Amino acid sequence: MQVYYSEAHRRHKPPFEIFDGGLRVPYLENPERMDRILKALQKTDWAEIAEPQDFGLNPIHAVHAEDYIAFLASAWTEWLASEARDKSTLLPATFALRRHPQKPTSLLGRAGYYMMDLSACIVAGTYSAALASANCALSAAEAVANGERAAFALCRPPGHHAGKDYAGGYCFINNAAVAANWLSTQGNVALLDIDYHCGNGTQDIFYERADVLTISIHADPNFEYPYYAGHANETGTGAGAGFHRNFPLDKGTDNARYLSALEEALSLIREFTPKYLVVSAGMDIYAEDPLGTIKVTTEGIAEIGKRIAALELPTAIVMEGGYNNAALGRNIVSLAGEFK
Ligand code: OKP
Ligand code: ZN
Repeated sequence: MQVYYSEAHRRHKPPFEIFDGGLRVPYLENPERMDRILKALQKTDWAEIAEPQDFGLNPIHAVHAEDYIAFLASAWTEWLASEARDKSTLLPATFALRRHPQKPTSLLGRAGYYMMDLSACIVAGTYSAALASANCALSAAEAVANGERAAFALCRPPGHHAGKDYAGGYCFINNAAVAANWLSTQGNVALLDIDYHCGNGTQDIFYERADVLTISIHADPNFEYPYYAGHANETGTGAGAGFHRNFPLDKGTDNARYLSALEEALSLIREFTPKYLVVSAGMDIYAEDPLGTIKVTTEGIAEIGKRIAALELPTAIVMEGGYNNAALGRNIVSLAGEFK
């Protein structure tokens, strides 16, 4: 299986993020995550690590607003030129409710407009890492479009919280959405998000579309981030009515309960008869994840992989979250190994 990976992620290394209550903690979405996964994949006899192709900005602009991508491109240089006292990472402290139509022109105004929280920290290497990450997803999409059974995009930063014109939850460019949109020119696409957190960005991007079925299985937003999306009654609108589904789960959900939600999701995908499948693969459903409350084991993750693979669809697997670095390698090998 082709595994698309770029070293560009390494320079996206924010020094900290801000947790609820103002707690400053080391950035959880760190470069070591990739090292752990790479090391485990290199030990298998089926993973072929390859550099992504450069697809340029067109497939990214097909999903994201140009003014938002321009903000990501220039934010760091503008930040260094600003009057801020601590320039270690661009992080606004005021956020737009977007109840008024005007877009701000100042850097901090735009930062608060284009960010949903205090975890999408921008540093020197963020934009180039985000572009390379999207290129990994696009390369995996192209591989399956060219007849591969599956391909794995080792994306960092992740993408599923990023919407058309906003960053959040460690995400800047929605890699899986860019890949799914690129594939959608060739046929219907199903995008299944198994990250522990609701893929709110993906949900928003495809909410009015019937050609991309989006399904997210995640911790209930009644208690978990991102709080403002992911309820079961959010099912799409306009032409997209019925083409989005959420499966909110309780704290402590075990393998059996997870797998029964997955079966419901898989039967919706079967009914939709897509040409391609994109999987947003977050490993924070793992029982020992520092951000998670769901109790899926490594064996459970293998079973999830097996059941998704049983759809027998050409599948682009796109890396999302997962913060137990010690377990990330074996969890990804367990999932992706079912598609080899
Ligand atoms: C990104 B992905 C915890 C705050 C959590 C952001 C979480 C982003 C998760 N106190 N902040 O979906 O794995
Ligand atoms: Zn997550």
